[in-house]
Amino acid sequence: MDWPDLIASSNASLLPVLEEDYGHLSRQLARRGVDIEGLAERAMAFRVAVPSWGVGTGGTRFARFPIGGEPRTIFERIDDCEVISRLVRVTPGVSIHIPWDRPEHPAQLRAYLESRGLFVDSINSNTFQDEAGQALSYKFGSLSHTEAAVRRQAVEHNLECLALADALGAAAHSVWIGDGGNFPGQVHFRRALDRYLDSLRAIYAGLPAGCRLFIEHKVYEPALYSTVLNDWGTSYYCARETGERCFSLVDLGHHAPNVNIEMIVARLAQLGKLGGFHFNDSKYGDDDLDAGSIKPFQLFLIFNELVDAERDHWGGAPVPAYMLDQSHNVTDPIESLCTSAMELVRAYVHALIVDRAALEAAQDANDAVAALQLLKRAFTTDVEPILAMARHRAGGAVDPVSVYRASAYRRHCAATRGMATRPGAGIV
Ligand code: PSV
Ligand code: MN
Repeated sequence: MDWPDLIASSNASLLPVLEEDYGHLSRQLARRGVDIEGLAERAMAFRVAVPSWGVGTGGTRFARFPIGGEPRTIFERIDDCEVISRLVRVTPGVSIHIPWDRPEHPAQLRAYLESRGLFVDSINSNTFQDEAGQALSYKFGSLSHTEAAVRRQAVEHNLECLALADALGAAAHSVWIGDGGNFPGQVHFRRALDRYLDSLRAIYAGLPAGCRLFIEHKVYEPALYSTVLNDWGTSYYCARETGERCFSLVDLGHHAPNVNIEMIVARLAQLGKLGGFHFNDSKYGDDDLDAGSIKPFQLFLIFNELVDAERDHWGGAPVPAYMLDQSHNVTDPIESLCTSAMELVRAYVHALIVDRAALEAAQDANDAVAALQLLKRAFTTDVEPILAMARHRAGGAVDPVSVYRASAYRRHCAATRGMATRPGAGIV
């Protein structure tokens, strides 16, 4: 597939109109005291990692409908991630899941990624499923299990992930557990949390230098009545108790409907414990839909808090790590991931054009109407020319989905890879 050529010829036909729109927007923003070139640079510097598991189709509790040409191995998953990166230019990081992506030779995997301009961004452990041949089951939990031997096995799995993080040069290791209860009385809430924390500390003890540990809370699912790490407050407490390099990760789908996630973001940033994000969107539960597809205003409000927290140096914490964590049930995953990455850049640029001095003045004056108007003014500005120009300047596509469709990449993969079924596929 000659991507540079495909991208160049598509861009050539779209550039005249893009330049006109970019020029118009630049004059419009200049009247508001905003320099478009600075925004284009920030858009080009934006980064979000893609999940290796996201390039295969997802499914629901009811079914999964595979498409032809899905990746069968970690190497093919990386090939698909490379396509996304070439088209949108903001996704060089790949997040991998162990054991789904367990490499036989980590050095070989690292070289494969590097030769494509990619790298492993973070490792994700999996103690929410049983692996074939595993000695003890996680049916009743893992890091918080009532039996020490099960907890030990889950800790060992995470230590294996940390060794891989070290070998692959990953900057973070994320732990999400499926632990919890389906029925009232099933789990002793306080004891389960104590056991979880003990296990987390044992994992933290093996954290390689330069690597951060992320813990991901979730209000429900697969446990349907209670979870052990249920909310951001519990996550903050555990991160703080575990150590300086342990941080809370926010997956947007892991909250009850209508929860004010932007406020959670502000709180964690203020407390210096905001580690990163799993971006996706949802209507009812952890729907794992494409970022920005259902609640784009909420996504903007989250980025509004992020841009604001950046000005205060994240409360002393390192820059948070951004990742997409979605399930693509009815779309081509490459198209969804390209689109979602672009939606994040859009929300970021929208947040950058908020007139912060005016917003603070409105807040100080308790002028609710002016404050909301300032946010809406940024949110309703069509910044697409900035995003498209940033992609073009970075060597990407002005219109990534069109280039992808014209390439017939998936048809080519269907011919070479066939109809794959992914082992261990559940709801993800
Ligand atoms: C769980 O819902 C989750 O968000 C965790 O991040 C997992 O690692 C991921 O989905 C994939 O199962
Ligand atoms: Mn997640």
